[in-house]
Parts: sequence; C-alpha cells; structure tokens
Amino acid sequence: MNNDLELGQSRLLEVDNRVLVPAKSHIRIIVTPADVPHSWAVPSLGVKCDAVPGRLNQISISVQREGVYYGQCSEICGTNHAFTPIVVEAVPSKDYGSRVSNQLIPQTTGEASAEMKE
Ligand SMILES: [Cu+2]
Repeated sequence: MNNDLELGQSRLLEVDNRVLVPAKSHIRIIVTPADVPHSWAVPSLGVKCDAVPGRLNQISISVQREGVYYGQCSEICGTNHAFTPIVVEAVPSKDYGSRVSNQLIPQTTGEASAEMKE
C-alpha cells in the first residue's frame, strides 16, 4: 500500500521480494503461475513469457549491468491481479550467495531480540 512506500520507491512497482540474479551470468528462468495465467514481462531486460497453469515455460537472460529492473504482469489476469509488479535485481556474482541467504533467512537485529525478551 502507499503507506508502505519508502522515499524513492515507485508506487505500484515495488515488491516484497525481488528476484535476485547474478550480473554477467547466463540465467535460465522457469516460469509457471500458482493461480491464473500471467505474463512475466521485464521490458528493460527484453523478456516477456506467458505463465500458464500446469505448464513450465523457460526464458534465458544475461544481465550485463548490475541494477534494478522493473516490470509488470502483461496479461489481463483477473480482478485484483492487474499490474502485478516484478522487480529483478542484478547483483555482483561475488555477492549473490550472501544476498540470497539473507533473503531466505532474514537476519535479526539486536532491537528485535530485545523486544522478544520483554
Ligand atoms: Cu498477472
């Protein structure tokens, strides 16, 4: 929602979990939906792939520059699904492993630990 936006973030384009990829590597992406047909599109990477329930489609990308790439679902996929945002973040290959680990296992801060003790 709008209240969740931080300074500099784009309305209707931010996601909770970005797709992390290593930069300067060939990547194969397998696309399938969990609900209805979608179309996974990131124009700045030059990719658009239909996501069809019960099917696996694949696309290949090679992101040459580190950075953040925005896209949206480009299928009319249903009520409350319109403009589903997609964010792909290309990170240096040397940082990729630690970034994925941090995304899968969020690090707790000292503050959070203190709150839990109370
Ligand atoms: Cu969609």
